[in-house]
Amino acid sequence: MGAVFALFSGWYFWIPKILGLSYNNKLSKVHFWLLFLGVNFTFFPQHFLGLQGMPRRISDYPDAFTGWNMVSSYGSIISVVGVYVFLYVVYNQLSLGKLVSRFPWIIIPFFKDILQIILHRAFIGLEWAINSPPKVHPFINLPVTGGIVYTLVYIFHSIFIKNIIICDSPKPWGIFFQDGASPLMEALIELHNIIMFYLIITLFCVGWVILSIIINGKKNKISNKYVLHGTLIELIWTISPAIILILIGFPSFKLLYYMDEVIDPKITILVNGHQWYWSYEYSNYINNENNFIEFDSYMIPDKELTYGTLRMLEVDNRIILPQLTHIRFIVTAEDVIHSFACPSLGIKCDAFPGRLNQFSVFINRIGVFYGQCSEICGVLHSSMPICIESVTIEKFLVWLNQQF
Ligand SMILES: [Cu+2]
Repeated sequence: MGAVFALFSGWYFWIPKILGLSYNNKLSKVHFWLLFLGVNFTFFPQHFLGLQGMPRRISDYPDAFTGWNMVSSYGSIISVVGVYVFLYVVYNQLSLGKLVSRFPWIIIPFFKDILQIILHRAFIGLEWAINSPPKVHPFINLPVTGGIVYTLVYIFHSIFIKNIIICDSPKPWGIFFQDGASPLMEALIELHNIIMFYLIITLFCVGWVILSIIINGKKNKISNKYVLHGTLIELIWTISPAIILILIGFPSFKLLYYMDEVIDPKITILVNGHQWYWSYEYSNYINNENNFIEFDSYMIPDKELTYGTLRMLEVDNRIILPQLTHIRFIVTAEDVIHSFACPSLGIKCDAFPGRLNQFSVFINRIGVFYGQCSEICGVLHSSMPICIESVTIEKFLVWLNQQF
């Protein structure tokens, strides 16, 4: 979206200079604010939905996602209205725009346009009035004179920390991750928070520079169109991003290696993605008929839902796992690419036909954890949820006994 706004601002800046025609100022402001509100109302909810674990490109989604999706839809409608206003601004400019400047290009004198310019006494745009290149300027340093406000931002994320576990699924109007239930997910949330810290500092510094240029207009002490370079500021804006990247890189690499290898798992589960259900195989156990314990897991359709179950998330056969145990998942697919994902356990692993991927999970506590296929795999991509139930080891052994 940044590029889109840059294109629009480029249009508003250059087109009057190139065509010499003014545009409707008020309408262009309406366009800016409509688009600004529209894209933010569209993409911020999408961000929240992502944190809550909603996969991309699904046609139908669990009910918890409805609220933010609705806001997002209204946001995109506002954006569309904004684009129509822009098209009208352009039409208005081309058909009714007043002459504001001399054409920068060489104009053949017998063109009647030049006559019009003389008749309208149009002034010459400043951009074309200055020497090119400009005269050598007398500044030694970048003309920044004090007044720098250092803003310290403290984020009270206590509103996000709620130790009441309702269900490990997305919550209506949720704006943060689901409760982490594995050390891995807790570390991932920690990494997210570390990166957000630097992100917010950067946002405030850059935002302050931009806002002070916009608000103070020509009087601002930051920008000067005749300044070509300033060694100090260039050193600062080259080195400080490098330092920030290193500071982000260290915890990121630590986590990457932490996730890397599966050491001494106690249970191995083979996950097989199909169009459109999952099948699971407990490869450590063989039943009386010399077969592995295996079963298919289908989504429960809307008509068969009982009160309190989650639409688009509940399955007929859950994966039952013991808590506080090292578990290895081996993931593959039968037909097309699927992706085995469970947000509260920090799992997302692509399932490829003819390939085995693996990852490990250590579940901290008992609970029911919901996820969805996260790689578009056909029409019923949204109808192959994942449901992992973590139980005590005793209960797990009882369940295991029933499978023989
Ligand atoms: Cu799938």
